[in-house]
Amino acid sequence: MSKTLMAAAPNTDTDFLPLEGTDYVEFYVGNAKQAAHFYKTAFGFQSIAYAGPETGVKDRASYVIRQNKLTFVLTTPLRAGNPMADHIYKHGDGVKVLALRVQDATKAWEETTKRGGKSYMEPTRLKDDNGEVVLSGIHTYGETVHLFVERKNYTGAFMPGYKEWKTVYNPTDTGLQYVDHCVGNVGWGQMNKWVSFYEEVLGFRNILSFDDNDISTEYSALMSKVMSNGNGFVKFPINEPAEGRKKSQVEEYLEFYDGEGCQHVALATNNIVETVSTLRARGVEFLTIPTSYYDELVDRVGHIDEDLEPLKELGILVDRDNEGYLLQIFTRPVEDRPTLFFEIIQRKGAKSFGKGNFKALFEAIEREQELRGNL
Ligand code: TYF
Ligand code: FE
Repeated sequence: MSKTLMAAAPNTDTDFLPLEGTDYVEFYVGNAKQAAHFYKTAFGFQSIAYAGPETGVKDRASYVIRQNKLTFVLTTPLRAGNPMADHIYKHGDGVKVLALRVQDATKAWEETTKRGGKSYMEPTRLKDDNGEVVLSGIHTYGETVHLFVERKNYTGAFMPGYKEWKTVYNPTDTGLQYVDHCVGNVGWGQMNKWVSFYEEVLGFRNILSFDDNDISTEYSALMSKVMSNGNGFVKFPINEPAEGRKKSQVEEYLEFYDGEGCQHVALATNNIVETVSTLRARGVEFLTIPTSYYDELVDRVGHIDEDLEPLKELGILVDRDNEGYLLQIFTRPVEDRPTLFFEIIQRKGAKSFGKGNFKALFEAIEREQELRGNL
């Protein structure tokens, strides 16, 4: 059942949850002011909006930053003893909200909750002088949630409750464009439950599966199933740990995140060599792959447009499928806990996820697990 990439079959007549893409990703962090500075400085985001005591929001501060179609919200609680503070105490910094853009947030909530989705937020109308936004939401794996965002003709900076964030500090962007996919790590034996959840509650389809034979290295092992919505704009791979010789990287995540959660967010670029050069120069740390990887590269993937030398220098990985090829690279975890990291990806026709790189990638992850004493 592995290695099969099925064409997505968008059918707007039967798609009960039409999605226009990822609206934003919200992180709960220990210090949102500093996190926003990090993502601006290192990743090249721009300041967009702010909510906090100055805007009448008393329990939190939220910084909205954007780069092309990519929007992050960094939120921190201002006091202890609330779900936000508990979330950070338990999980460390991490993804709380994967927000999806819809035409009708009320219908999205009705359709998903009637199919068994557990409500996180009933349809809620937010209004200010710039128009109206409707939000609703359901729970997914761990303490992660999906919000449905209906923007109507909203013309404000982000949404009601936020003011425009004006600043003289605007580092240049790094060419990041949009969210390609977001991966969830789930517990032992939980994969099929979450596959069914995305199928039944959100109308997604399983477009690709990897079992532990595809991707077990000498030590680590995992299983992965890619869930996609009808038009393919939203893709959520789900990982489950598998039994290997030593501790699975997914197990390490589950231990340090203290539960299920988002493992990586893949960010698309149109020029991965430029993007990764800039990110490296600004201090973003990436996993390193042995240079021998590049000795076999041309035999494995055939002709590619890019020069090999910069790819090798930067540690960028390449894989091919029936439809084209892709280039990808993975950051080291962006927290002290070995939890969330980012993938930078450039697709040149390929719709797959880099199975040909799994061995090199997982060996690189295992080297770091070993250094942490978690293998
Ligand atoms: O999203 C994917 O499937 C790829 C490969 O722990 C991957 O980015 C899969 C599992 C994992 C790290 C990367
Ligand atoms: Fe990925």
